[in-house]
Amino acid sequence: TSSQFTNLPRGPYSVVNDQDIQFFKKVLQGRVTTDSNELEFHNTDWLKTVRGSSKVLLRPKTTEEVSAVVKYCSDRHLAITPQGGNTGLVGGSVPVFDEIIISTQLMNEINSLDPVSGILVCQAGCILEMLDNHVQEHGLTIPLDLGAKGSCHIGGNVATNAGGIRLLRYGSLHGSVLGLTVVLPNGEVMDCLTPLRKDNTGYDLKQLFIGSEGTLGIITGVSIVCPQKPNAVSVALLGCENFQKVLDIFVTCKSHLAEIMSAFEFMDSPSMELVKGNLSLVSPLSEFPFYVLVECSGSDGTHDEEKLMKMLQAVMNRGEALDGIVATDYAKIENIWALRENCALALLKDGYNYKYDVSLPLQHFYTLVEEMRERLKDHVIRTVAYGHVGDGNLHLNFTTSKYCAATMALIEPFLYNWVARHDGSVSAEHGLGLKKRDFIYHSKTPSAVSLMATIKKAIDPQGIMNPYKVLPQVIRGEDGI
Ligand code: FAD
Ligand code: S2G
Ligand code: ZN
Repeated sequence: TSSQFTNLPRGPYSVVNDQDIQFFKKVLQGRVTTDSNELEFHNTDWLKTVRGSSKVLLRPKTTEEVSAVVKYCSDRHLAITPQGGNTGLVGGSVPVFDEIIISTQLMNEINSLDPVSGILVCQAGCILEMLDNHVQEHGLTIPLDLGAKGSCHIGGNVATNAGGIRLLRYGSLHGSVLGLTVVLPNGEVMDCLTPLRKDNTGYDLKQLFIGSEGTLGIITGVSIVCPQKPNAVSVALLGCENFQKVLDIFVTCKSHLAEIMSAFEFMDSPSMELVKGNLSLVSPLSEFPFYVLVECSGSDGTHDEEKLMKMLQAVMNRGEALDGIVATDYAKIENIWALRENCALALLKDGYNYKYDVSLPLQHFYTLVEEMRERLKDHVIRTVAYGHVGDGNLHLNFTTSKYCAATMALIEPFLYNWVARHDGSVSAEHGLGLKKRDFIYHSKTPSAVSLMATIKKAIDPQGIMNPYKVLPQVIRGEDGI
């Protein structure tokens, strides 16, 4: 466990015993794991910065099995960590102590896909990339794409309200998810899996669970509306001299590309150096201080390419871009996306990754990077910035060869105070999990957090569902704090 969390007291939960294991085996047969080596992956987060000590992993196949084991845990006052693909980046997907891990790994059935409405109903453990491949066979696409698509589960995506590289085009899961089945902390099943576009009958309960990070229940079923798969995709990679030009290019792209723009990402030169240096990736452009990746997805390749070429001319003529290339064939497009999507992987090669995922008004977006780069220059291997400009979402990362408390003390809370002072959010899309939950007040008022705690208490009165995550240990206003 990284030292910044070891001072947490373990909550008043029971400890798993042999009878518990016998019960789980009766319900799940051979899908109960107690071997410490097999548990290692499930006890350690993707960044290898947080480690739990769970003694048992459960892998149910159905909502009924999840309901049975959760009811048992509730009666026995045993804490639970729901886990999908374990690609989360805020320490939310692994136990802090010995919580029981309930994984959706074996809940990977597709229930139905309506080719006319595009409405997909599937189990929560379906891997995002597998789902996208499936719906693409029917001329559709999943309205979400992120670098972890090969491992993350749709249930985990919903639980974290994942954003990703195409939120600009398809919006958030709060809009595209139509219904959920959720096993509540007492084992009851909340069946709101209505695969209807519209259903205004009472409170929209599913919205509570989208982004709840496993703290309100275990999502076992998802229905989501899939848009038409674009017939033609093209990508432009542009080089420019400063961040203001990135914003100028964004405005030009919005006016020239309008409805066919499906992604607008930026990378600074240290990010490009990172992926070239650590992963030997090749960029089709020479070196520039900033890079913009803009993707178009439409129904008519000729029409779209014409718009893209006109945009390229405009940004060059206006001096917004210094150079640029357009890729229309799959291999070249994949090569360009790989530069952006492998930043996370490349960072791991340095050793320890201090990862920040913040929303900022665009006029402050890169000022934070420059200030942090100056502040940490003698303490880190590198400072890199990239992200979803169109969403106002900055990914700011620092690395050292191994965890260093002195470096962490230079970053937090300075960075979060800066973000709050500039009207940003301390977590744009990755959630709060364990690592960021104590900074929730930087982005939410005490009354908002107190209402969240009231909802958590109502749904999970024993606090057994993903304890220690999202909400701070003590809610301001209680005990006079
Ligand atoms: P896990 O990591 O297993 O769990 C994440 C959280 O959800 C935990 O709190 C867990 O308890 C809870 N949870 C998981 N499954 C369920 C369930 N069925 N019911 C209830 N709670 C559940 N995130 C973005 O938003 N945008 C990105 O662009 C992005 N890019 C990434 C790129 C890389 C290379 C990596 C490694 C991660 C990236 N992520 C991104 C973060 C991560 O992939 C997302 O948060 C993803 O949605 C997590 O899905 P998962 O199935 O791995 O969930
Ligand atoms: C991204 C995940 C990786 C990172 O690449 O868009 O959401 O490094 C991120 O933060
Ligand atoms: Zn992201």
